[in-house]
Amino acid sequence: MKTLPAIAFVLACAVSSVSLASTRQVTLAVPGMTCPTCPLTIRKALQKIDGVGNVAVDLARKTVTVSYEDTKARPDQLAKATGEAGYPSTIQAMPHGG
Ligand SMILES: [Cu+2]
Repeated sequence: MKTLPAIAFVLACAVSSVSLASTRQVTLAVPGMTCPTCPLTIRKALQKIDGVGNVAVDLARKTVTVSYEDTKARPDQLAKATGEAGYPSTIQAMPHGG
């Protein structure tokens, strides 16, 4: 009965390699975003971060939805980056957990 642990090992590896490199999305609430030029600054700050992909700004809702590689960037790092650009933000939603 040596095959069963081997199969379990292979499965565990397959699952972990999938979760190691996935694109996640986080929505940041940015209350200080008040005019149409704010998103430009925020987007620039976020896209400087390694692993950040699409940045979608919703000026009406004062939110920024960021796609990022979870192996390279972290939500708190994204929130910190907008803060350093002059727009403190909080993590509002993480649809895929975290
Ligand atoms: Cu502005």
